[in-house]
Formats: sequence, C-alpha cells, structure tokens
Amino acid sequence: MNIQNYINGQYVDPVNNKWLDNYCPANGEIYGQIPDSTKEDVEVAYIAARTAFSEWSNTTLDERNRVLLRISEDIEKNLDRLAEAESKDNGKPIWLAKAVDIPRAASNFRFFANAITQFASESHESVGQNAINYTLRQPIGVVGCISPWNLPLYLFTWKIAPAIAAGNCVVAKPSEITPMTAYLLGEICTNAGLPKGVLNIIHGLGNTAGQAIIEHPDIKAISFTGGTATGAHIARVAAPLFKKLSLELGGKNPNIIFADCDYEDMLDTTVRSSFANQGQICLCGSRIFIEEPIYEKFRADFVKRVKELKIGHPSDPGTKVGALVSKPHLEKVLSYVDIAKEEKGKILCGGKAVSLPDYENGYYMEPTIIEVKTDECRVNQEEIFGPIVTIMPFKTEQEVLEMANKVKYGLSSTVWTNDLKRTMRLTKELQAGIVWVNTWMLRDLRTPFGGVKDSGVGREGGFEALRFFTEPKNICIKY
Ligand code: TXE
Repeated sequence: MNIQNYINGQYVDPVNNKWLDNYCPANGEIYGQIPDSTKEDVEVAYIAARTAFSEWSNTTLDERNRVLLRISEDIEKNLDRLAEAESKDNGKPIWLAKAVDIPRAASNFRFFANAITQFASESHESVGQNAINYTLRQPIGVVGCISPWNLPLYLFTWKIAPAIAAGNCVVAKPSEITPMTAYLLGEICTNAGLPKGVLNIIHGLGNTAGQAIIEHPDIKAISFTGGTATGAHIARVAAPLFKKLSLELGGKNPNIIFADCDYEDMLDTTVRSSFANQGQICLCGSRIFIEEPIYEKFRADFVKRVKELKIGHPSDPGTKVGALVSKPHLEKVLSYVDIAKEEKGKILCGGKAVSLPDYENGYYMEPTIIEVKTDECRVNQEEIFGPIVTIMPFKTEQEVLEMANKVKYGLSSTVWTNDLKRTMRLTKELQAGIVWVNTWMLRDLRTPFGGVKDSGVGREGGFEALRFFTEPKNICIKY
C-alpha cells in the first residue's frame, strides 16, 4: 500500500516522485511505499500552513474545541483500523495498540480540545504606577512536530493536538519507520472538518524531510521526540535561527525496589515496565535495583515471570512480546547482549533473536534479564531501547540514590516502598522529570511531561504544552 503526503487537506505524491520501502516487522516483508520527501515538499506544506494561519488563529475557542473533539471521536470510531495499522507498522501486539496507543491518541485531541477553553494568561497591576500589565498568549504561526516510531500515533498527536488547539498551523513528520497511522490521520482530520492547511503531514527521512523542517527559517518552533543524538543535532541547527524548542529524548530509567514494598504489585508492574512494547518506551524502567534482603527472591520470581511471556505475532491475542520495530534496531539491541557478556554480565534469561514459525524473517527477540556487578557498565549506562533490563542488589538508600542518578539521562524513575519519609527524601533527590511511587506509566495529561539532563529540555503536557505553542506578549497600559 502506498501512502502519500497530506498537504492543504489533500493527499499528494512527493514533488520528486521518489519513494521509500515500508517494512512489516512481524514478517520482515516490504508492504508499501512512503514518500521520500525533500525540502520542496516541506516548502509546499509550509505555504499551505502559513496561508491557513490567519483564519485558523482567529477561530473561536468554541469552534476549535468542536473540531478537535470531532477528530477525537473519529479516531475512536476508527479504533480497529488504526490499531491494525499501528501493529502492522510497528510490530507491537494489536491488543496493546487497541488498549493504549489509539485510545490515547483520541484522548490527546479530547484533552487539548477542552484544555484550550480553560487556558488563561496572567495580569499584573503595577500598584502605585497607575498601570496594568496583561499577557497575551498568541499562537506562534507555523510550527514543526517531529515524532518517533515507538508510540507512533500516540506521540504524533501529543504534539499536534496542543499545537493546533493553541491556534498554530503545523508541518508534521512521523517516523519514516512507522508512517501508517499518521497517514490515516489526514483523512480523519478532513472528515472532522479541520480546515485545509492547518495540519500538513510530510513523510520521509530524518536527514532530508526532517532536516528541511528544522532548518526552515519561518517554522519558529519545533517539538521533537526521539533519540538524544538527533535532539542535540536539532538544537545545534535551531539555535542560530532562534527557534523555540521542546525536546523529549532518551531515558535509562531506574526502578528502585525496597524490601517493604507491596511485592506482588511490584512484580506485576516491573514485568510491564521492563518489557511493555518490547521495551521500546522511553519511560521503561531498564535499570532495576533491588534491596538486598529480597534480591534472591526477586531474581527467581522475576526470571520465572519473564520466561512465561509469550513471544508471538502481533495479531495473536496471547502475544505479550511482539516484534521489534526494525532489523537495524533488533541488531543494535542484540549487540548489547554481546557487550554485556564482554562486561561479565550474567544473562539470566533471554539474550537471543527468535525465529517464529511462518514468520522467520520477523524481528523477534527474547525478553532479556542481565545481572550486572556494577552500575557503571555500558548496558547499565546506555539507552538500549529494547527488551533488555539489568538487575543488581543494593544495601542502602544513599547508595541506590547515587547509582540511580549516575547516568547522563533523567527522564523517569520508579520507587517501590511503603516508607513515607523515604519516599519524600528520594522523590526530591532523584534527577528525573517524573518520579512514580508504587506505580508506573500512570499518566494524567494535565501534568508536565519531559526530562532533565540528556533526556531533553522543556515540558509538554497540560498547560505546559499550550505555553510552549504560544508566544507570551506583555501589554502595559497606563491610566
Ligand atoms: O530516532 P531518531 P531513531 C532512541 C532509541 C533509539 C534511538 C535512535 O535509543 O535506538 O533513539 O532511534 C527524525 N532532522 N529513541 O534513529 O533518528 C526521524 O525521521 C529532523 C528514543 O529512530 O531520533 C524521526 O521522525 N528530524 C525515543 C524522529 O526524528 C530528524 C523514541 C526520531 O528519529 C532528523 C525513538 C533530522 N536531522 C528513539 N534525523 C523516545 N525518547 O521515545 C532524524 N529525524
């Protein structure tokens, strides 16, 4: 199946008529083509967005709310079709796409449809100076949204929904590895009555189509989620052009387990936080630290539970671990098993690629647990972004805090304990944008989302996203 760019409310071929292959991770076959777009396509998309801006930025909030709610409803109506497309493109179990990815994409539109009606700005009375200041929060104009392959429609809409709710027009690019649901979103937006040009979707490679978006002089804000190296590159390109940037990058998140935790709840959640979506979530807890008194028990129970996880075709409802997103990514993840062995890590389970009967060319891998002797080894420091976690014991709170913080990333952390004082101490000291206590991946869309250190700059979510996608202007009136 061939997919096309979505520009000015129309599906169109790329200007150069060049195409890229799209692979199905479950069987390794090419099943379609996507535009290999270039600067020319981005320019056409930019002009459509710029043309639509004056009208869209002046639509009433009531009207924007209605349009975004209709998009949300249409995503829900297309749940099965979108979930199938997401699963086929990404390799994730179809039940997961149905339960999480697509419903969340609908929630993103619903949430920001409503959030914009509650968004307010500040005013400051300059007492004794007979003046009043107020802040106008105006849409920026044309903004760029660039998203990755791990949660394709979920993250694509997480950026687009607040951008258009705030009155901007968008040039967006999904990952070239998972373009399908973004393609289908175009039709949904047209049917929901989103005016043409408000959202333009360009498909293609990062270093051509993506690059054209980030270096476009008149696309004044970029919201990006993806790898840390790409984020650093975008920051270098955007800085001299004075663009506003929101970068959501990688993570290497600690999962810290104390002996006083609710053990069964912790165990269930830890299996999920380690291997959900084949471990390809930036929030996965890939470094597991366990307090010494329960280390042996945890190790035995965790290995047993992980060995039971069914690796299978994404469309099989019993599948817990589907296919990894691409062959190069599978190879990268597997290379860390060799690195672990060189570093004298002990592979407690998994570690190998899997050849599924009938799908021998799919990108499957066993969920893998590596016992490490030191937190400083590469498997414990570098983002693997696949079904590999490390485990190691710790003795004291201070020791585990130091290990947790001793990585270049700072996206999320999880702490399992019932000790309130310890919770208060650790949640303050952990270097992360999100700390979960006795849970994981519980999301409230009003909260600020993002990371510290090499995990990014800026926050999205709730009003933070609406602040990002608007430019504040101070008006001072003397009377
Ligand atoms: O991401 P890229 P990749 C991590 C994970 C993974 C690594 C690389 O460790 O192994 O990043 O993954 C677009 N200008 N995460 O290579 O390249 C690209 O087309 C503009 C963590 O797939 O960062 C895609 O749309 N855009 C992460 C998007 O950037 C460019 C999720 C992300 O791709 C560009 C994914 C350029 N020069 C990977 N180059 C998370 N935090 O969730 C690429 N892109």
